[in-house]
Amino acid sequence: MKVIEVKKSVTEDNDIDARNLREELKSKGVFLINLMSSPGSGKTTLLSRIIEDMRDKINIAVVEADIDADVDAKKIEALGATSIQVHTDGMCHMDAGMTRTGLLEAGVLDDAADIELAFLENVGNLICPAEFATGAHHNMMILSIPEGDDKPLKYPLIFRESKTLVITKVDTMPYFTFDIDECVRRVKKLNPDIDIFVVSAKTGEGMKELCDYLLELIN
Ligand SMILES: Nc1nc2c(ncn2[C@@H]2O[C@H](COP(=O)(O)OP(=O)(O)O)[C@@H](O)[C@H]2O)c(=O)[nH]1
Ligand SMILES: [Mg+2]
Repeated sequence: MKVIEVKKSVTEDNDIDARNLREELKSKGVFLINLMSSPGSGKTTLLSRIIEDMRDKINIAVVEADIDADVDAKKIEALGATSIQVHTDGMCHMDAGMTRTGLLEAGVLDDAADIELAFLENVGNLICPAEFATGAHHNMMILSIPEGDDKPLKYPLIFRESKTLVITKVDTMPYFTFDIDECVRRVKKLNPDIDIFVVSAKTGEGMKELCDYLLELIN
């Protein structure tokens, strides 16, 4: 498994880079999802579960972005999926140039790659990742039950920028105060069109609905 260091892109217009990357990926038949959330909310665990549940249907690759360490990419690689660890040189988000470098180094952009669905696990943070286009076709975010149902009030931008919200760790509901209906109301007020799923990556609850949705997205 490769670990690469990427620096902030030197190009002036990240939005143009993002548009070019989206088009390049489309021409190669790769659908890229940018997965955002706070650290520890369950990104790597959710991706692992998605890979396990979908691997007999589609080929998945993951670009794991972090400030340091390579534990996440190792977990994904252990499941047999294409993965690469990208270190962000201290930056708390990925931009389109950094994402392209990760995909390129992972081999996702090779003509022979045959990857249909790629995920960028963005740096764990509810603020900066929402401010930068990555070149993904779809922004997905996670909010976990232990984080609390007030996060849409505190970090509205990421909820506005996401097309899908996955509320995860629903198995921990007995131990936390989290009003799912109230949370959904808060999120829909910011973003009426967002698709919301309630899952547990631990027990598998809600995963079939989420995986069916992902298959529909890429087709
Ligand atoms: N109970 C429970 N724990 C979970 C679930 N998903 C993730 N976790 C735990 O949450 C912690 C952080 O998960 P991780 O996937 O590394 O989060 P990341 O930092 O967002 O990638 C780990 O201890 C996971 O086992 C879940 O659905 N239910
Ligand atoms: Mg992770």
